[in-house]
Amino acid sequence: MRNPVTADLFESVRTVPLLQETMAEGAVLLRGYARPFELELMRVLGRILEQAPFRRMLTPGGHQMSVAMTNCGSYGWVTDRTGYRYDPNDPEGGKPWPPMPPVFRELAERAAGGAGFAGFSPDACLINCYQPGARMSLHQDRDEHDLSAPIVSVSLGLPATFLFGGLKRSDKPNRFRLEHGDIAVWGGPARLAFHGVAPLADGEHTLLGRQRINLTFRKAR
Ligand code: MD3
Ligand code: FE
Repeated sequence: MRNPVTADLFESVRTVPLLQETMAEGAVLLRGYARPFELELMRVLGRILEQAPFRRMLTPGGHQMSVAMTNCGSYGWVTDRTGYRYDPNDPEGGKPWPPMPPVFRELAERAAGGAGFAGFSPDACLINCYQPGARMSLHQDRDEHDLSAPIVSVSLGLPATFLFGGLKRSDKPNRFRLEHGDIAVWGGPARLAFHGVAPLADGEHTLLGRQRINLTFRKAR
């Protein structure tokens, strides 16, 4: 499925050398890598949100998350009173999640390849929306079947302080600022690291306003 807008964009950035920062073994930061795609990403995100709007889910403990979420792809990550799971259907309405747009997939696969994870083929994309004050407490992502696949994250909108800890919850996390357009790839020994997001500081982003949106690409099954 050729999209002339993104095909030209991918072609024009193909020869740009990847500038990589290593946060930890297995954790690679590609600063600004999504910026050439920002308008196209927002356009297809708008289509996804028409079919599967952001909603604040309940944790198994009965607390409402401060981050609003939705998904696209073959599976979506959901939480409710019964627990966490990847579900092929949106529990609000029971229909499949919107398909993963080709520009999402291509960006995630290219970023993963650039970080040393060639062959990454995500089947799930969790989309997180942070308003000022929203946060994500330290956790591990371990609901995916194949933990040898990395997770790729794309940050859009307001900057956030990302907390990156170790393999034990008690390991003191390092802090990284994730900005609009940054892509991070988490695999290998970083895959099961505890991580979180500090409460979002208020601000105004020129494109997204008072919010941060984060796409995380996963291999759920
Ligand atoms: C490191 N999201 O959705 S993205 C999540 O900014 C999540 O919305 C955060 O943690 C956010 O689960 C962080 C960066 C990220 C995602 C998954 C990881 C870092 C990770 C999995 C393992 C290690
Ligand atoms: Fe996570």
